[in-house]
Amino acid sequence: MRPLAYIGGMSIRPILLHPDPRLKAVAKPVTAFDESLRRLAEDMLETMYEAPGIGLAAPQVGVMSRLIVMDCSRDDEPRRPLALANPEIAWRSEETGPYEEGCLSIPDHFAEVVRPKAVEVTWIDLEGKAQRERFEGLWAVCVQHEIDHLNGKLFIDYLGTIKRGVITRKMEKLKRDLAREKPHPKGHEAAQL
Ligand code: K1U
Ligand code: ZN
Repeated sequence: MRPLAYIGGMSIRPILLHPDPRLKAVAKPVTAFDESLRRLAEDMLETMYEAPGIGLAAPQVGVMSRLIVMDCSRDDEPRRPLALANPEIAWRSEETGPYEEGCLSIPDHFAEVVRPKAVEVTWIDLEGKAQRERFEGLWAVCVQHEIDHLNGKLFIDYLGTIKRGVITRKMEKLKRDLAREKPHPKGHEAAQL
């Protein structure tokens, strides 16, 4: 893959916080594999690493395109930044497993979600070339979580109504506090609104 680089520098983009209608909408397919897509992918990777996180979907930065980025490499491994346009799950294992998931759009909330343990995903890379890969472990959890974002689905949608409601009300309060620029114990910035 061509290095993710361009002249002009990368930017950290504000991450939308739940609840937000853009996080509930279905994103549109990527059709142009151009410099602006590469710039978006670079910005998303920088935003993800800075958060820090292991994945990010374009709707989380307010761009309603089917683009996700991920890097689930361990601290003792080299970085493996991936950018996937129009990702689709071509195969999922019958075996499922739980993982305590988080979300950069729902900070400080975590819940167990059960998903297929392995998936095969097809996508188009930033040069417009078709790719297919099997993901397992945390990579499989993350790619499924990110593809859900492209379909307007959040990890809290796998929870019961009561748990989801509790988290949503706490997030509404966080957003109200941020809007009033009231310092929040967790230090989230008003820029995320
Ligand atoms: O999509 C997102 O909101 C990013 C999210 C991805 C994800 C996390 C856990 C399970 C499934 C998908 C995150 O990156 S949350 C932050 C996080 O999990 C993390 C942060 C630093 C180091 C390791 C993990
Ligand atoms: Zn998320």
